Amino acid sequence: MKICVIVPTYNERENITDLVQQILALPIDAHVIVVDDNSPDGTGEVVDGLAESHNRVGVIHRSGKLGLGTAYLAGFKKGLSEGADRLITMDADFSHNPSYIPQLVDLANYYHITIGSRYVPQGGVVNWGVQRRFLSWGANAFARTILGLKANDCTAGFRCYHREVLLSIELDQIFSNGYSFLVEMIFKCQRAGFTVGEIPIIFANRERGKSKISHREIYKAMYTVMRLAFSRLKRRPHVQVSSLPDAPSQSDDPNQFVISQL
Ligand SMILES: Nc1nc2c(ncn2[C@@H]2O[C@H](COP(=O)(O)OP(=O)(O)OP(=O)(O)O)[C@@H](O)[C@H]2O)c(=O)[nH]1
Ligand SMILES: [Mg+2]
Repeated sequence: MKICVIVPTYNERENITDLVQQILALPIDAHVIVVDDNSPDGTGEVVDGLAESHNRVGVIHRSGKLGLGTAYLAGFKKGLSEGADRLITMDADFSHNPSYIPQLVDLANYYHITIGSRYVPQGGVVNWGVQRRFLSWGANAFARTILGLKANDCTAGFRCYHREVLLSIELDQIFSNGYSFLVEMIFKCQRAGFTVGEIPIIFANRERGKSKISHREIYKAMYTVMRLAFSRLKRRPHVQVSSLPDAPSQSDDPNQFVISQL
């Protein structure tokens, strides 16, 4: 089974080498696709160096900062064309600890999408101020309530998708591009009937490099949620969804957390 980890980067020079090395060192055979938007700090050249010395590392160079959503899409297309069965997305800034990747992949035996979730028992956030905590929690609660989303962490970017999911969802029709892309994706997955499981993660605030989130993104995300809310009036798409084995119950395996089943 081929596993691809897609890492969008914009000015992550200080993080990307360590991150890629940690992913390559995992006990699973994961490939990495970095999608760099011509980062002014030279992240792209650093990744070129990594790609030259490791055959499990690939890179997509884009001309400028084209947004997180289209970066994921570019990564999905490359991963799919290279035959990936599981496609993982994660941030480059170590907010998403790569050590959780094997758990995400394991749980994907039972769910079409698995999420590294902050908002489940034993999940959480460290080193965030009150304002940032409130913003993230509020955005998630808003999206869940208005859209009826069942996943506990709908704005999480740490996910594993089955190939089938990304082939069925009309990726080119996804409208949002920034952070709200994540909400739109999970909304489309739920509407199509794919199942979602979550593992708890501790999300750490970035230690190196700068944040790219802006007030504009927050307004855009609210607009996306309202737009998707109206699209619920339309008929659900008809998607063929494979059936997966039932996940073992949590009492059978204390290390396996299966929180939400859609
Ligand atoms: N290719 C690409 N990557 C992006 C873009 N915007 C953000 N990223 C990357 O997406 C990931 C998430 O962005 P962050 O800036 O960490 O956003 P955040 O996690 O919401 O905020 P902080 O952790 O506070 O910095 C990081 O790996 C970024 O480098 C973009 O326009 N293009
Ligand atoms: Mg971050």
